[in-house]
Amino acid sequence: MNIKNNLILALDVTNKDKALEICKQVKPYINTIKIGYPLTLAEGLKIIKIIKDEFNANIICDYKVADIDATNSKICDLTFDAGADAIICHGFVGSDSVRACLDSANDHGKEIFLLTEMSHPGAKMFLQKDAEAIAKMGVDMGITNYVAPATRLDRLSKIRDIAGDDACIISPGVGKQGGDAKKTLEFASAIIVGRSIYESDNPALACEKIIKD
Ligand code: O7E
Repeated sequence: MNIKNNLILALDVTNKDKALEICKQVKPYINTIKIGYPLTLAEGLKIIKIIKDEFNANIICDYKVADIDATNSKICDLTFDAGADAIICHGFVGSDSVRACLDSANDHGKEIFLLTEMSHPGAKMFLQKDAEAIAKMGVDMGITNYVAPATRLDRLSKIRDIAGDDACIISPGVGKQGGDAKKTLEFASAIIVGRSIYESDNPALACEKIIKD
């Protein structure tokens, strides 16, 4: 995926008009938009195509898919059929569940991102101890896209070592969660930023600052 300025917008607003207005403002800086549950639950799956078509953007659907294989297949098929270019899947559910996501992506000519360790403090309770094993599982399965935290650079660096130099690692946690854009990009391929952009009085300027800093 070609990610302009190595910057992905997490579009976690809850109505279409607000979403379209922010996309319009950041269009000069951003070509890849992450749509998650807040916007999808508010507006329905149709929002994927609306934003994709209006802004000619790559759409990564952050549905953190984490179910049995049969259910994961249905979730991924519906998401790709709705126009998503990629979907984010949890790795902790194991290889059969992840395989179902990968098969759906391959059938549609689309991509998955495998979530290893999360960025929030609670990730240290359970997920962190298995994050490297999750990344290794991804490598064994031939997965080339990962998600790893901007809030713990030592952990991000470990995931990079496992995933390899050619992997695409996207990293949330810059800005409001305390991560630093430049330091994160020493290890990550792109950063995911939400509130620091969409809550800003001037989202375009917020993007410019993140890119230049
Ligand atoms: O903190 P913000 O506002 O910049 O938003 C960060 C976004 O990244 C938000 O959509 C959140 O749900 C997501 N995210 C994390 O913050 N931490 C994670 O560990 C994982 C994600 C995420 O996007 O998962 C898939 C990439």
